[in-house]
Amino acid sequence: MSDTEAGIPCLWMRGGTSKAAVFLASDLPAAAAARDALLLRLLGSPDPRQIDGIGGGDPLCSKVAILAASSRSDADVDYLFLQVFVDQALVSTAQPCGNILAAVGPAALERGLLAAQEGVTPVRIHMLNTGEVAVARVATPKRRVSYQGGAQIDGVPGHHAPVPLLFTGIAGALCGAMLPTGQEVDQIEGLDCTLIDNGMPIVVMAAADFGLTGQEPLDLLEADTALRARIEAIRLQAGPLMRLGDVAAQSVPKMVLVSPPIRGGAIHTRSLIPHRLHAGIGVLAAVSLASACLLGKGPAAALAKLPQDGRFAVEHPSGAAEVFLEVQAGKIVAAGTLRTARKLFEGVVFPAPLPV
Ligand code: NQM
Repeated sequence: MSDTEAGIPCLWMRGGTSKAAVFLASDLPAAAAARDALLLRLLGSPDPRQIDGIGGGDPLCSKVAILAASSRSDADVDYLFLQVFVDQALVSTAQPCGNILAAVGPAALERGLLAAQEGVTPVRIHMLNTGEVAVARVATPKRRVSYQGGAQIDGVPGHHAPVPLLFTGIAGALCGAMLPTGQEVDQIEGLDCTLIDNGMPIVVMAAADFGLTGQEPLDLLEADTALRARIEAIRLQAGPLMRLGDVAAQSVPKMVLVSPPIRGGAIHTRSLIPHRLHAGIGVLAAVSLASACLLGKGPAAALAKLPQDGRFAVEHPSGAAEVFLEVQAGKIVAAGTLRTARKLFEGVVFPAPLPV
């Protein structure tokens, strides 16, 4: 039977403010090229609407997580994140995803990759994209995953079980150093930019330097082709400076426009991931940005209102993402955030047929 007829076991999960198809590694081809070709057929790419697949026509709903029992003794689960491009035939493992990370603990328990404990189960997740281990705490009353609870995150309606995430050792996750150029501020195209990676490579720029308030509606920014071309020109130069090489076909670095906080938070944002505007902000992008706020100088440091308790409310178009940074002797030693996740659908997914 062809894969088109047999289908592939799949969990469709919301993790934070994103959605992903979650697979067991053992259900997919081991070779990257065959796996990626299959994922394009499953998600329906390339096509702006992904009409012949399960992707949502938006980068935040065109994601994949591949799970396996961990190869490391200090972790329970191996998690590979894949960004399936919507309108290009591209699948990238070159970035992690902190939102989908929130779905990994529940999904791993659902698929029996580890046993649930009574009450709450800590799941140690080896993030294959960067090599670090994150810990998610999953609600497991009566040793079963529960998605019910009182936690609320901006960008998601309703209340769900909390999934706290804890990160350590993420500085320079993809760039090798938190400040890959060794500087807090670099000039690109005449603008002050902070190039930083504390879990996610981002380029921080002041919205005001583009003649923006930073509060513009997303559709207005998305329609501004001149603005997006200017930001992309900066991104293409930032890639090699951040030791990421040619980033033309990569989904990193993310581009973050910052402005003063307007709702009592630490800083206000608009982020590009990297060609579409994010409806909120990525989890690890928010961690990197909060870290930029703590620098001595740069667009984020200049505009941020620093919290006294290490809890940064990173304001974004649909509310705020709260990020906790633990600093010891001037060094960020851990980061945390609260997300929620939900199982949306469990079943078998069928790839688009191959051309005859
Ligand atoms: O930064 C979107 C998301 C993300 C990534 C993206 C993320 C993170 O919000 O950790 O979660 O940056 O493409 O899902």
